[in-house]
Amino acid sequence: MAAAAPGGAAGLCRLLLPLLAAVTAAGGSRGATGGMLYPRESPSRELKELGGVWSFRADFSPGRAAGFEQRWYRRPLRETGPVIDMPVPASFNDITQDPNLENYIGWVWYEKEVLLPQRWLQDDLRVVLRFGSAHYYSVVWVNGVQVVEHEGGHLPFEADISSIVQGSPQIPCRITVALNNTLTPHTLPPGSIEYMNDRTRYPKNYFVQNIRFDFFNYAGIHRPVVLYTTPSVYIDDITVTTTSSESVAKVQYQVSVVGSTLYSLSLSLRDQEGRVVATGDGPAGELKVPNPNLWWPYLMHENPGYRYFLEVKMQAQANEALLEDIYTLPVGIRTVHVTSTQFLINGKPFYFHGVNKHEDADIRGKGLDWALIVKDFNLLRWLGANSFRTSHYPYAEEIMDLCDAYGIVVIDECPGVGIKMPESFGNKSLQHHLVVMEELIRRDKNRPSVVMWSVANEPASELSPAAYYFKTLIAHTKALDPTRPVTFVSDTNYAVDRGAPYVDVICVNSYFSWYHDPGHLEVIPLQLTAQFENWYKTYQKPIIQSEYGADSVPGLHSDPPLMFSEEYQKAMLREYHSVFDKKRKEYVIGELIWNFADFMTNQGTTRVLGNKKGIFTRQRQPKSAAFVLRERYWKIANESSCLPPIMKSHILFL
Ligand code: GCB
Repeated sequence: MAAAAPGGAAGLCRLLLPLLAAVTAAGGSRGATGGMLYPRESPSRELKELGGVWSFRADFSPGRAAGFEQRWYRRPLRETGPVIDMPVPASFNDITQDPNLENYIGWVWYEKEVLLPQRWLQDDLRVVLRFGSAHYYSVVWVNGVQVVEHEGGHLPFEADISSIVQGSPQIPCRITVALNNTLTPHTLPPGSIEYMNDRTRYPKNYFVQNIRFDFFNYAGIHRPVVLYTTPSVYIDDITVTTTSSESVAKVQYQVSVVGSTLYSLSLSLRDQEGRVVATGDGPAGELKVPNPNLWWPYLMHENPGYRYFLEVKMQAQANEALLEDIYTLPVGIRTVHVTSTQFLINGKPFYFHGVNKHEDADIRGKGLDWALIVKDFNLLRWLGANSFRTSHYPYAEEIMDLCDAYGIVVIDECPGVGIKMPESFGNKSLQHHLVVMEELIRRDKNRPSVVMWSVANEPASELSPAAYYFKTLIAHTKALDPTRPVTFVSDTNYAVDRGAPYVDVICVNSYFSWYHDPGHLEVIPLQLTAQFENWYKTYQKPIIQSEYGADSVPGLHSDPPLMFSEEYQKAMLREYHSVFDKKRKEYVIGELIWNFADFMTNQGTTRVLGNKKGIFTRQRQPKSAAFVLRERYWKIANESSCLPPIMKSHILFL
């Protein structure tokens, strides 16, 4: 990523690195402690959304350090210098006409002033400030007092700000955020700053940020920011796992409460009609559900995505008052098993016919956008897709909620993308990666739609440190969640991949006739068959084709098919599909097209306003390939599901 560096690029990194070190010392690498329940309103919890227009200032000073040196968090941002309006949630890159902001690297500052209801200022109440995600490194102050630091985009973080807002008469309360999008060999994803010191070719202090992943490094406050309340004694976390037989299901639960050791817990599980089907009490136990409605994937059942609702009620005596906290968690009852040839959901073979996506759109970049989210789910269902991988980072909780509700199956991937440099396999990187998996599992562990964790995409898994790295990372992931299989996505040759021995499912990406033998569609059957047979012979594990695809520029036609035309993309799909159809009778358990929609990348000679491998355009219009895929996915669904035909045609017109 080329960046105009207004002097002091070295300072930029000098500034970031001590901060990362400070966090490690302060406990950042100790791991994800405490719960991270999605903020939901309840009789005991109130919520205030802070989306809208925030004040914004990019620190264009030499070294990008002026904000810290002058302590911009100490006073209203507008008093420190010129501010502009910035929407939240959104990436900041594409909001203005300024190319310097589009490609900016370093610290940017956000600020919002908020009025809190008087009743939130009582001292038996907890006020929490929560960010769904902000990219990449965040420092947050409330009324000038630092409340939280967080490393990494794509995952939530929060801070209890009760003592600040309740102790200070300052109204409104001022939230200041400093965000830095610099990537280092030890961040996830990794990156590096390269200084261009040849004065005959580059201006003074010129630097670029190198990345080894193929999407634009959008930055900003990407997901909702909320303030919510709980009583001072509160339900901090809930973990559920489920098992089932024909006639009865078991929901094992664990609840943690913070703020007191003297409390009681009661739980009731309701079905979708609101009937209580099981009750329990205490911090851990098992609920038995007779004749359960299982959570089924889309197109596998006439009522997919069935969720019960677990109402957890906590009562505690504190300072002679009775405190009550209520949190309701959606629960899907389903099981997942992997054999040497199959992926079983509720004991039935599941074939992934789906997509890889990105959080990406015009103007808002990676910012959450409800219209886009709902449109995408309508397109997925139109397509007959039953699954997607969250390539290449965890998606918004709001998206995951809809996966749970619609029965869209998810391979949940962490931001371990572009791990190519040898130094990114060292202990420092590994420790951070372990923490990121802790944060991801803490967030998504209760989601029925999530059936597998992916710890990385296309790492340099042939390097010798990759063996220890993936052994440790996958063992840690399994220890955190023994109920789900774990994978990472490989493009390394089967014979030299050092991470593959540790995964449960082999996920392979290949681009025959595109990056290899470009233009030669005729090599696909041979090469793809060999790919599957080699992997299976080596590991006897089921295989997902986790990426395959070709760029097409919408409206570009050629017959016979030539690269970049819509016809070529279609022809390439068909060649792949004929091999999938043979191998899915054996051990191939899924196919995920690259990509659902066109998306923005860094500029380069192989990218035309971004990556064009979408079957939909970036604006969500179908290319010809979308119709090929739609026909195929509905055909597979019809062959394998037990839905009555009338139900299928009803779904077709959703
Ligand atoms: C890949 C990567 C993906 C790229 C894609 C491509 O292997 O996993 O992030 O966008 O190829 O189009 O090159």
